[in-house]
Amino acid sequence: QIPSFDDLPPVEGMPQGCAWGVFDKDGQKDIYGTLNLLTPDVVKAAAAEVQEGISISLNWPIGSIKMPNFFRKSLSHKVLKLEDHQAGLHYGFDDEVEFNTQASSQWDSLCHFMHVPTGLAYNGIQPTVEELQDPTTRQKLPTLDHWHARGGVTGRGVLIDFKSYAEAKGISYSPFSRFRIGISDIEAVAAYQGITFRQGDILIVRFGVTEELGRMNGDEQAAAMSSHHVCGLEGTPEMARWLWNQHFAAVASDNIAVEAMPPIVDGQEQPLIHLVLHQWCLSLFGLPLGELWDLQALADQCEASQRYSFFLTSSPLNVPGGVGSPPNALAIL
Ligand code: UVW
Repeated sequence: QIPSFDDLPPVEGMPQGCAWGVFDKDGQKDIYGTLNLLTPDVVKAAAAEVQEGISISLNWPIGSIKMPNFFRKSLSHKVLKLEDHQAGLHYGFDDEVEFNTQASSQWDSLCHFMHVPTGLAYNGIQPTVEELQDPTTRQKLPTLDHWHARGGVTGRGVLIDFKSYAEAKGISYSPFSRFRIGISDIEAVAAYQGITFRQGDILIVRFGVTEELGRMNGDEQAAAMSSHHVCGLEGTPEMARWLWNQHFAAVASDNIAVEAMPPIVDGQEQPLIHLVLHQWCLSLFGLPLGELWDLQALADQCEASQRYSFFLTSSPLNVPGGVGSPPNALAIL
């Protein structure tokens, strides 16, 4: 039984609702957070979602952010020719890929973002760059390579297609604005789509941001992002409390930060270090966040199937100490 937000045991020096220690076992600090909710029973129940045998990739191509300095380095992909000079033959190719894991579809690991002002990450740790890169110390950090030891992520995905709902209801919003949706909006879309949430669900919310960015060239992307205003979930403690109380295993979206940007606290715009759901979900709950996922094909299929739940698989790159990664996510209906 997972405690509700208000019943979580108090953690000294941290706000009520801090879930550090909840998933610890045998005196060992947990590194999986809410992925612990993906139990064999939850996964077996999720497998019942495979009804039509249709598989859809949720991965935006790496390098789709074409503007330079979109916070992060974009893709560099070098193709190398394999040649046997003695035989005078070109016999194949290798390639070399370099990119920032936050610059396209990604998972944020529990090391990605710290709680402000304590500077602590999930379970009260304070990892350093050196520890993340050291083969011994990184063993104990909640990085994405460890997801492989538990077989990646498999479970029930549920799509909240806010974009289609807004079109149907005549709600207009710009993806590149401070537009934010609250708990009652998510619940209204869930009711409209016939979705009831279950413990261990992977919540996926579509706003249309990735689709919009995908239609733009680099200059247009830069112009759209110049104000750092992007729609998303309302970043409030109430939203965090609701997300915890649904007992989602993870939350993903097709926007930049799952939550709307910039963060707004007490009516005032804040710098990005104050992203509210990042602090609550990643640092205090241990709830992984997925961003910039490609959700258009999934939304089309869910509409055609009139079903908004599916089996979801994801296995991040097995990079030792990996802080973020393309999700390599598939939805299977
Ligand atoms: C932002 O860039 C705002 O979010 P993230 O670091 O999670 O990608």
